[in-house]
Order: sequence, then structure tokens, then C-alpha cells
Amino acid sequence: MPPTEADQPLMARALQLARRGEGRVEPNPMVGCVIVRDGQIVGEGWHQRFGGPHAEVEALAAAGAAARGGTAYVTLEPCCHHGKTPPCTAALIDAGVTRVVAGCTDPNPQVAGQGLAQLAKAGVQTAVGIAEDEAADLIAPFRKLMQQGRPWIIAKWAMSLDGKIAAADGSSQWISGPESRAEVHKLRGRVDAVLVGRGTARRDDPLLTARPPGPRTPVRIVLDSQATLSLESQLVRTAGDGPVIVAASRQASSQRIAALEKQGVEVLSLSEQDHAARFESLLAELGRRHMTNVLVEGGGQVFGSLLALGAIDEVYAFVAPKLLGGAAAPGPVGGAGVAGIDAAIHLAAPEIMPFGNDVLIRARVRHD
Ligand code: AOF
Ligand code: ZN
Repeated sequence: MPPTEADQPLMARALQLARRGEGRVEPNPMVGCVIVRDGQIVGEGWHQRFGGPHAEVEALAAAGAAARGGTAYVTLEPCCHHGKTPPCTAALIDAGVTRVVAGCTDPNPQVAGQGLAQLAKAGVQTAVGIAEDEAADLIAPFRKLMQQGRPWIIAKWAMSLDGKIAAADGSSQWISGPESRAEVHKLRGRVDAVLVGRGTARRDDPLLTARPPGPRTPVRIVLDSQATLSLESQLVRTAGDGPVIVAASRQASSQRIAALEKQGVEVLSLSEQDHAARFESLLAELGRRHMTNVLVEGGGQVFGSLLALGAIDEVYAFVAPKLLGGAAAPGPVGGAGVAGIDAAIHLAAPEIMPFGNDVLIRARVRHD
């Protein structure tokens, strides 16, 4: 049976359940599942943590015998491979589910349509594409990591209403209000890494931790080709409490590297000559470390490099009702910028949320 209007709210519920895994399941995708029998929800589940049971298995356990003859709504195509857990296709077939409605297919090459094909082969009715955009958006960072071996890059900044990230004298603490800053801490607590440039590390002396802690402890990364990060900085002094990486070049002095390493900082000595190539190679390395989401908190040069690389996937712009003025006061994204208005980077329709007196504009870059 092709998907119908009646399937919509059930997939919406499955998507809602899936989001509960945010920050806990990566580098796996968030997945939610609802099992329906005779128009009643008889079981719900979601992938709760990396290495744990998949959404379908959780929902089938909740449904018990009531799953027989029922329909499973899954945000992602059920897996058909033995990973850390057995295949969900077998669990659904064994439980007697007769119809599976999937939000989108699984980009994992070990699954990639074969999950649905296996179900169909076993006589289970399958449908895919209900709420497909939402289902695909939900796993966009997972898909990027699977297909490109690179983490999803979130660029976050706070700016005044006139588009400045600092006053003309360079002072910038604080542009946004406490409610916005609390939201940033939440964001830090669900990503794999928080990255800043050397200038920001020196000027703000940030800790880059999530306070209060979230489900993940982000690795703190500083782009610092000469490895000049001060041994007295908060980042270095807390390197024993949570990982700190300095992404340096081959030009960094070996004494500086040794001193940082002695404090527990990991120094990556990237061999590429130019800055952009080094950044690319760092992102590839973070991908190899299975990092799904990386939050970049500035400064302008880092955002400029990312823009030039086409590497920004999502923007969190906190806009505060303040005016700073000043021709010399910087905006959030530095570098050379785009060649002209026709080369503007386009973002999808933003989500807009108030935080205290500030407004968060959150939008994803359109890579198409
Ligand atoms: C599903 N339901 O809830 C999830 C799926 O190592 P494992 O066993 O956890 O398998 C991870 C892979 O399974 C992951 O790469 C993705 O392809 C799929 N995730 N599949 O049917 C789920 N989390
Ligand atoms: Zn599975």
C-alpha cells in the first residue's frame, strides 16, 4: 500500500521520538519507530544510545505480541546487517509486522535500500517517502559523515542587530544575553567538538566546555598553526579534564609542541602548506575519528576559511537588540567573501526562536 495521509501523524510521532537520541547516538543516526495495529499505537521506541538497541527493537519490545499483523513506522529504513546489533529487518519479520513505512533510505552502504528489499522479499508491504524531507534532514549529519567522511559543520556567532560581532575597540563580551548563552552551552553538550581560531582563543580565553554538561563531552579544538596557545590559557590548564587539540602546521616549534603535550594537549602536526588545505585535512581527520557534528565558534577568519571551502552546513546566528556601529567593527564572517552577490551562499528557510531579548536564526546551507 503506498503511503497515505493517515500515515503522516504516525511518522511525525516517530520523528519526535527519534530526536530524543540527539547527542547520545552519534555517530549512529537518530531513529524513531512507532508500531500500529488496528489504528492503535501498540509500541514506541527510539535508538537511545550508541551501541544500544535500534529503534525498531525497542518498539517491538514495547508492543510484544500486539505487533503481529501491525505496521511499523520507522524514520529510517530498517537495517539488514549485523553491526553492533542484529538486523532490524529480521526482528520485524519475526514479530509478524506486515507493513513497514520508512521515512527515508539508509545512506549506510551496508543497508542502502537492501533493508526495504529484504522486507519486501519476505512478503512485508513497504513504503518509503512519508515525511521524507524531515526524515532526511534529521540524519543529514550522519549522511554527510557516511558519504563524505566529514563532520557536519555548525557555524555559531552572536552579533548586534547591525551585524557586528565586536565593537570598534574589539570588545565583544557580551553581545548576546544569558538565555542565548545557555542555548550555546546546550549545543556544545550535544556535539563532538567545539572549534575556534587562535585569535579567539587568545582574546576570549574560553573554556569551550558545556556548562551544565550535556550528553556528550566535546573535544575542544584550536586552529593554531604555530602552536602558540598560552600554557596559562584556560584550555591548556583544563586539558586534563577534557580533550584539547591544537591543530598546528609543520612550522610550529618543537619546544612549543612538547610544552603543550606535557600539559595533556594533543597537537596535530598537519603537513599541508596552505591554510585551506590544512583545514580540509583536519576535517578529514575529525571524520576518521567518527565525529558527526562540529561546532565552530569563530572568529571571523575561521568562518571566512570555512565559507571559502564551502564547508559550512548550518548557521546559528544569535542576534541581539544592540547597535554597535563603526566602519572598523567586524561582522561575523571574514576572509575575502564571495565574489559578488550572484555568488551568495543560500540557506534554506530559517527557524527563528527568541532567547530572552535575542533572536536565534538557525538555517542550513543549501549545497544543491
Ligand atoms: C535501524 N534502526 O535505530 C538505527 C539504525 O552498529 P549498529 O548495529 O548500531 O548499526 C549501526 C548502523 O545501523 C548505522 O550505521 C545505520 O546504518 C543503522 N542505524 N538502523 O534500523 C536504528 N540506529
Ligand atoms: Zn537496525
